[in-house]
Amino acid sequence: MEQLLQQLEQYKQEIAAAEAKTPEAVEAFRIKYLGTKGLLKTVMGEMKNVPNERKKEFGQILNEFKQFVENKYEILKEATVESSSALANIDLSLPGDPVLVGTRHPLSIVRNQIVSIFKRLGFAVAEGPEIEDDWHNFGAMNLPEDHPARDMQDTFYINQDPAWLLRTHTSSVQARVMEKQKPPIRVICPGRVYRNETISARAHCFFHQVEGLYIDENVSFADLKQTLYFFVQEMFGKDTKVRFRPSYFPFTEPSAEMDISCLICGGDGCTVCKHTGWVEILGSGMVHPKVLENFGIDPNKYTGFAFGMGVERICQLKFRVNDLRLYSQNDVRFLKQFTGVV
Ligand code: 2NL
Repeated sequence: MEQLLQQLEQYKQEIAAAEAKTPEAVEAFRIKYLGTKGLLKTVMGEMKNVPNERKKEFGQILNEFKQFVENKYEILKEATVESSSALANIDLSLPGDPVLVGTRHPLSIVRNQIVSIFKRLGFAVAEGPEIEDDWHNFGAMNLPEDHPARDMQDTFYINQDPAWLLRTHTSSVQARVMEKQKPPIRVICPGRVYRNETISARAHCFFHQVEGLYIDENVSFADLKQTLYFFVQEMFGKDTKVRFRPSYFPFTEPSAEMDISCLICGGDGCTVCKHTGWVEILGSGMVHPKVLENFGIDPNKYTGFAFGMGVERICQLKFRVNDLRLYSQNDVRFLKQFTGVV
C-alpha cells in the first residue's frame, strides 16, 4: 500500500513534466495514461488489493490522481489546438517581406573604376595613415614653411600641434612609398583627405582623392599625357576629348591641369562647364627634382610624373551629382539610385 502511494507520486511527477507539441503527441499521451489499457486503468485495478479499512482513503487519492491526469490532458490538447489554429489563419502562399539589400556608395563605385583602370596599366595600390606628420604631408612635397595650405585656418592640426595633422592630400602616401621603395615606382593612392572648409554644395571638410606616381628612367611628359588620355577614354568613353593647361603646384615642374570635353552638354555649353564646353578633372606634372632628392632619388638619373584627382568631381560628372553634401548625408533616396551599378 505505501509502495503504491509512492509509485503514484512518481507518476504524478512524470505526468507534470510531460510535453506534447503536436496533436499526435497529445493522442499518444491520452492512450498512455487515459486509454483502456492505460496507466489510470492499471492503478484503478490495484483497488482490489487494498484492505477494506483503507479503501475509502485510497479511493479519494485515486480520484485526485484521475483528475490530475485529465487536467493535464486538457492543457496539452488546448495548447496544440491553439497553435495549429494560429497557423490555419496564415496564408502560407503569401510572399515574404523583401529583405533590404544595401548598395555600394557612388564614391566607392567611381574609386574602384579609377583604380582598376590604373591597375591594368601596371600601377600598384598603396594606402597610408589619415593622421600624418608635417614632413610627409608638406615638407617632403616641397611646400615652404609659409605656404598658405599650412595655415591653421586651412588644415586640421591635431590638438593645435603643428607637427601632426589630418592629411590634406594623399601625396603623403606616395612620400611613404618613396621612403621605402627605390625606382621603378608605379603606384596609385586612393583615400580620404581633409581640409578646413565651410561645408556647402561646392566645398566639404573632407573629400576623396586618387593620386598616382610613376618614377623610372626616361619617364617623360609624353608618358604623362598618354597615360591620362588612356584613363579618360576608359572612364568617360572613346569620344571624350582632352586638353592640358599650364598650371602650378609646388611638387611638380612643369605642371598641368587636364580638362575633358563636357559630358553634360557635349561641348555646346551648360552650367556645369560654365559655357566653356570643358571641365577640369585633374592636376598633374613632372615630379619636382627637390621632391625626388628628399627621398634620395637622383633627379639626373630618374624622372617621374604625378597626378591627383578628386573622386567627388569624377562622380559628379559621371552621375550628375550637383551637391557635395549628398555624398555624406546617407539619405537612402540618394544612395538607392545607385542600385545595380558596380
Ligand atoms: C589636384 C592636383 C596633384 C600631385 C597631385 C604628387 C605626388 C608626389 C609628387 C608630386 Cl609624391 N606630385 N601629386 C601632382 C600634381 C597634382 O593633384 O588638383 N588634385 C586634386
